[in-house]
Amino acid sequence: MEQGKILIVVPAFNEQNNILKVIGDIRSSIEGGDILVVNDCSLDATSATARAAEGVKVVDLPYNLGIGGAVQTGFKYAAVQGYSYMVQIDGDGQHLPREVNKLRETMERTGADMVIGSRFLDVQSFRTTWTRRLGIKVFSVLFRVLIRTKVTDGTSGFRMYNRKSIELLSKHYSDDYPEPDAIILLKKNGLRICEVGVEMSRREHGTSSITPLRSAYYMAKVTLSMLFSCIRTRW
Ligand SMILES: Nc1nc2c(ncn2[C@@H]2O[C@H](COP(=O)(O)OP(=O)(O)OP(=O)(O)O)[C@@H](O)[C@H]2O)c(=O)[nH]1
Ligand SMILES: [Mg+2]
Repeated sequence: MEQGKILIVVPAFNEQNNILKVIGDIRSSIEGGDILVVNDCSLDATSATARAAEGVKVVDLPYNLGIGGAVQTGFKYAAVQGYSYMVQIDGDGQHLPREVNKLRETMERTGADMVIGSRFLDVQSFRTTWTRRLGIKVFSVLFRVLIRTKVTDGTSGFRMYNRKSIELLSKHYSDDYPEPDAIILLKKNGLRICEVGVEMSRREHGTSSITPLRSAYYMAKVTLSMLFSCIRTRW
């Protein structure tokens, strides 16, 4: 892997109770990365809390854009500032910074343009609701059919990107539930994707954006969006 600057992007919406621990864990586990917290117009003290941590860059979005817009802000920042790599670590503390080494090693070993941290590849212990497990299975089948690629955790946001992926996704990234779509987009543009098994934890404070009621809507929307991404030939 070429030497280069790494940007760690932390999307955060109402994460005042989690953000300092996330920043502390990033600092103690990842060497030499810059941290960018994208505060997605939180209603709590997420921004002020993150700003109080020394050396952390904070972007305050003027409107709540949702996870896609928050992460795309990170891609745009990484693209403009010339970062060679970007890692997404959610502000809710679910992604474990100590697992970034696995993403890094996998990128180095395989030369992939994006490495996904998968909860289901070799770590069987991650427990989630059956509706979500079913959704993830459906996505796996779709990935196999649409882009002939094995992806066990297409909804995981715990990912590492190289410069090529950063440049592409800074221009095109879905605003809602963007993770499965981005896989199709990268593949359609000839970029390489790889997964590595990681540990993830459960959310400690705050609430998830994906309630059981929203699951069906989520599935329909993401499936449609994946199909459109697949049939669209030019970006
Ligand atoms: N809920 C929500 N989260 C956002 C938003 N914008 C950015 N985020 C951040 O995006 C990350 C992922 O959101 P989550 O709601 O945890 O989604 P998830 O991790 O897929 O779902 P869980 O596994 O149930 O936590 C978190 O760090 C949020 O703080 C938003 O508008 N709503
Ligand atoms: Mg989460």
